[in-house]
Amino acid sequence: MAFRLLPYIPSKDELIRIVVSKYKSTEAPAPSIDPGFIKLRRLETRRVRETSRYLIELVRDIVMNMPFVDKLHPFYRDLLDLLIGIDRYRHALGKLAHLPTAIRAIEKDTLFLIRIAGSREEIIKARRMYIGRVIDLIEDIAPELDYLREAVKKMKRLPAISPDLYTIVVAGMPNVGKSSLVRAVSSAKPEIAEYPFTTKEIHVGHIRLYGDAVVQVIDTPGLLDRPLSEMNEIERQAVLALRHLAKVILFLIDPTMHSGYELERQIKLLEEVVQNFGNVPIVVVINKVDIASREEVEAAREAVSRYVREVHEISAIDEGSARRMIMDIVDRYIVPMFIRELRSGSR
Ligand SMILES: Nc1nc2c(ncn2[C@@H]2O[C@H](COP(=O)(O)OP(=O)(O)O)[C@@H](O)[C@H]2O)c(=O)[nH]1
Ligand SMILES: [Mg+2]
Repeated sequence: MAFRLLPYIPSKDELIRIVVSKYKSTEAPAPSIDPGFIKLRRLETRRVRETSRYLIELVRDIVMNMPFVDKLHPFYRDLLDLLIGIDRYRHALGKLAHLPTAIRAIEKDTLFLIRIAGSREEIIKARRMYIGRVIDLIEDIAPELDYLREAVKKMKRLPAISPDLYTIVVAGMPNVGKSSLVRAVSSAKPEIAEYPFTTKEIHVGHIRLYGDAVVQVIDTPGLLDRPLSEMNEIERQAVLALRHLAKVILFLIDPTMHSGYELERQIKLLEEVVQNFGNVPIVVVINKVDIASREEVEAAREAVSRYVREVHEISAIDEGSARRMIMDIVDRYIVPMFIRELRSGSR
């Protein structure tokens, strides 16, 4: 995941320390028998050049290695925008990107002053001016450095979800069997990932198909398990970012009372998911048929029929039924997309 390898961003004070120590530790080009004044001029010239080059490289390294927003997958772009504000991010990087030009200008002025200096004092004065102006420059970008440090911290915590894999998102009220389903259909133990604006961790399972094809199944506790109308706007947006990811949404319903949620409340959530993710196909999966009565299953079927056409019945604790259902979804939703992309050459 691109967000794991992010540049280290020093604080303002750190950067000042780095610059000053670089300056001090730069030594004269070669031992010489030059008289003191000429020697000093050579030394200071070198220090100014080296320090400027070092600082420019350091700043460039940060600017070049921070994520390029335009290249991000819309899923990550949405989340990043909510977390750090993309306009502000662009602005901060833009300001940093300008630094090398400013440093070059200071370097040029200083080298000129050193060249025309007629005494040691004048050289020392030029050095002081150089250090002073560079520090001013760093002070000036202090807010951007602080902001970018914070941004890096947040980026590192973005969920490690591969946005380019075909993704099935599992929704439904708590205790309806989402985690059980993801476990049952995953080839390996689902991975745990943080998701911004929720205290719960999401679980990411992978279904290995023929060849190298992998389908990702995401369980979203804290996100798609409660009404979007009860969320604040930022949480809502964070949930909606999932629409860039989901190729299919499986909406799980527990027709028994075991989950603790009445059918009516589950249907209310379904309605909101349908309203908010209108462009993503939504399939209802009635779970726990091993303990549900026929009447409970029929009542659930009847209630969801207003919102979706496709309904499956499974028991997530019976791996066979969960797998059959998921392979049916893969065959009918994912494989056609896969073939379309193969044909169009986008994959
Ligand atoms: N009998 C039965 N219990 C199930 C089934 N699916 C899940 N459960 C149980 O329901 C409870 C909640 O399941 P879980 O997967 O944690 O639900 P989640 O909160 O939606 O992730 C657990 O005790 C599961 O063992 C099922 O198909 N049949
Ligand atoms: Mg769960």
